[in-house]
Amino acid sequence: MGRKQEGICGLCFHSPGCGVIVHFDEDDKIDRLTPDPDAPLGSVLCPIADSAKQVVYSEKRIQQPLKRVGPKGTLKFEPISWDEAYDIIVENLNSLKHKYGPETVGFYAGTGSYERSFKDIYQLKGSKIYLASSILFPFGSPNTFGVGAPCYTSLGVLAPQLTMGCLHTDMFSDVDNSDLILVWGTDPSTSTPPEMFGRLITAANEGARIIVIDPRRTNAARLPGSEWLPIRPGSDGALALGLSHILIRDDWVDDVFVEDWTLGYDEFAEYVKEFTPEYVAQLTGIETDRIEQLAEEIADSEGASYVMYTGLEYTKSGVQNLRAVMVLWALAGQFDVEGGRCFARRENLIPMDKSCQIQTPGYEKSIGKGHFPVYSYFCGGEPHANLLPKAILESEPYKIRSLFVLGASILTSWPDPQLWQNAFDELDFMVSIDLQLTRDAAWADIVLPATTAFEQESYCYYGNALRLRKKIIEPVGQSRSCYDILAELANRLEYGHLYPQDSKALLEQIVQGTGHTMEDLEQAPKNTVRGKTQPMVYRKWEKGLLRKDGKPGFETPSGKFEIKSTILEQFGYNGLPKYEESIETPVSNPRMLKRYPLILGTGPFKPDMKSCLRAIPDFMEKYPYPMVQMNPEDAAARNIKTKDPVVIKTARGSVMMRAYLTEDIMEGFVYAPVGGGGPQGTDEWKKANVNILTDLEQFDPISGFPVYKTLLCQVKKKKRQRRGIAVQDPSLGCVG
Ligand SMILES: Nc1nc2c(c(=O)[nH]1)N[C@H]1C(S)=C(S)[C@@H](COP(=O)(O)OP(=O)(O)OC[C@H]3O[C@@H](n4cnc5c(=O)[nH]c(N)nc54)[C@H](O)[C@@H]3O)O[C@H]1N2
Ligand SMILES: Nc1nc2c(c(=O)[nH]1)N[C@H]1C(S)=C(S)[C@@H](COP(=O)(O)OP(=O)(O)OC[C@H]3O[C@@H](n4cnc5c(=O)[nH]c(N)nc54)[C@H](O)[C@@H]3O)O[C@H]1N2
Ligand code: SF4
Ligand SMILES: [Mo]
Repeated sequence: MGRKQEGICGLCFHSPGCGVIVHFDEDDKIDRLTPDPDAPLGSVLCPIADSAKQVVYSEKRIQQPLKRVGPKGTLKFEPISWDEAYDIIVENLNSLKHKYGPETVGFYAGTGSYERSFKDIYQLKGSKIYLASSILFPFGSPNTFGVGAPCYTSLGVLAPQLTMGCLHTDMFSDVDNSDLILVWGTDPSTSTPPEMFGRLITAANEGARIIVIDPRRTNAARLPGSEWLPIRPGSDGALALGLSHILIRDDWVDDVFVEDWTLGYDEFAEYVKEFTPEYVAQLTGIETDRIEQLAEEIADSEGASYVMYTGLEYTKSGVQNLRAVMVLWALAGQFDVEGGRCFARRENLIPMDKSCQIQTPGYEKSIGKGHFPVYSYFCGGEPHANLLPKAILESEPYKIRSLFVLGASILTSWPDPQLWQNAFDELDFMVSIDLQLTRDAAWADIVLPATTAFEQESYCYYGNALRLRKKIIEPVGQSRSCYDILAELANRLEYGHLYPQDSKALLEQIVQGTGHTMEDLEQAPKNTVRGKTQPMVYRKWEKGLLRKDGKPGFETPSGKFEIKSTILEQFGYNGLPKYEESIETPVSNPRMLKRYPLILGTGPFKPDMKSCLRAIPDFMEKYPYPMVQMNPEDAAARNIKTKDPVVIKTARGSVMMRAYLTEDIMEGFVYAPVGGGGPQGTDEWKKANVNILTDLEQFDPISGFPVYKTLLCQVKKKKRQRRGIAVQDPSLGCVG
């Protein structure tokens, strides 16, 4: 038996920071993790924690810097030293700066970059949250991008900021006290961190009613007293507006709130007149009576809350649909009441010193100028990554010639991998910073090995608590933490003084803001210091608890709850939470139904984190091939059985997966996993890049998010195996 040590799990991104007991083996290597219920978060761990040993000591971990020696796309590298790697990087960057200007160098940060210290220090000054890295700002480039462009920003920043002037994380769903909980477009039973699902189980066992609005019956819909309400994908905004229609029609509305605290109510009431229960039933596929009852249930519950996420983000009016749900909750009087959707008390959040964040050298100079202005407005001037391939390939508005990719797998996560690949072909210089070789890395000139969070000293933030992250093991091979890799890059580019240069300096800086010292952190139980515990106060807008100036109201331009958003109008969008059919649906494009009669949704393959675990042997043994979920009725019509190879086809291309038949998905809808198409794992996974089926042309014009979940497709049983590459018939050359 080896030793044990308390620590923080360092496996998944978004760094939720579950507390763990790390068990070591005889060689003092991490052997396994068990929960640490006394930690700020960690009474239950997610299944990924079981793979800790294999992830950390994976044969596929990059152990030292690499230089590409084969052609682009071939993954042929030779090892080099860190010094050599930095020399090559700095030489290339300075030469590009000299010849073409610093703005021709870009940086893209993915979900692998979400370790907390990294997020706080490299966050763009003025951005509401960390989405992209400031590292090239002092170099002179405003062209920094990140995975906030296809994930979370709609729910986490745009919808709540535009409507209420706050972030998703400034609020919480009081599910512990709710009588009614809507699980709307999210699957907390499989999403990390696992804590929310535990709370839903408790709520259900204590009598709360759980309604799952989702085209798939997820585990929340199996809890006692729960109900599954299948909905036509992408039509959630129409449902929310239809529910508001009923509340207004039947005088269920919180009049005092509407009168004193909202902007745009009358116009909204006029707008939702068309969303009659009959019309909404047609759009959503939910019966009229059920819609009527649901409106009453929401308004009449003693505490109704919701959990929502990506199910609502990936359609044309994603941001507006999320806003429509928020407006519904406000009208129903379920905001900031016991058991409702509540605002956190700002006084209880533990502050940190983030004064070293750096501002963009000029959004106007970026390739994003004028495209997704609301996104950039709230995100520190970050240009949207949707525009990156065009900038590289068509010099629109000018050419990006070099790209860093950190903790991301662009070729598997973004629509149209062929277009991105063409763009990578065009680059003069590319760097990948990751734990393993990704498909993107095959185009990189230099690859730098990153550590997992187990191998670095840092901290985790839990709103009301800050916990020191102790280093659990020494870095594997020559890997370095992403934080250190960028701090050293800044140093080599002669602006290292702008970023704390090591974990000690970094921690001292962050702790300064908390009112505690490093000594307090070192000595506190579980190395955790906590913020204040002011008691809960409800309807905070009445008491001046939401605005920075202490006045009553909301932190929006009008000071009101903006049903009609002034910022959206200022940037030329419709200010009301307007529902729009997505670009490719049975309603907006019925002519496509003949060839593509099924609705396609794509989403994370939840046993994994997107593309991260394909190199893990146990994982591949358990999940050797990608499976598309489909209803038995749809399958029977196509003579398809579970495990049959099938082709999923959209107007853009086709991908082969295996079928998985389940009654837990509504008829007419199929659901395919993202994350395949990288260089790791089985051949079937390597070929199955679901984003061949999506495209960059379909997006939400406010967030710029790709439409990942509301597309049309056909699924057919596969007849012949493909050879992989189409070879032109050599005999053709002999003709004539
Ligand atoms: N294990 C694991 N955990 C993860 C991740 C992971 O890859 N693996 N990824 C992390 C990341 S990056 C993210 S963004 C989050 C995502 O967290 P979630 O949003 O909870 O992720 P999903 O499981 O995709 O849940 C989306 C749900 O929306 C449903 N849905 C699809 N289309 C529609 C629609 O049009 N309307 C409605 N109402 N529902 C719809 C899907 O059926 C699915 O059940 O999870 C995080 N946690
Ligand atoms: N079709 C379709 N596409 C989607 C989605 C969808 O629902 N449908 N979902 C979207 C969503 S929600 C998201 S968040 C994006 C995800 O987009 P990405 O973040 O680009 O994709 P991942 O596959 O999660 O890649 C993360 C990379 O980070 C690396 N990594 C993990 N930990 C670390 C670390 O500590 N340091 C470093 N340097 N690297 C690390 C992993 O090895 C992996 O290569 O994909 C989006 N793409
Ligand atoms: S959610 Fe899972 S992988 Fe993420 S920190 Fe917690 S236990 Fe680790
Ligand atoms: Mo995500």
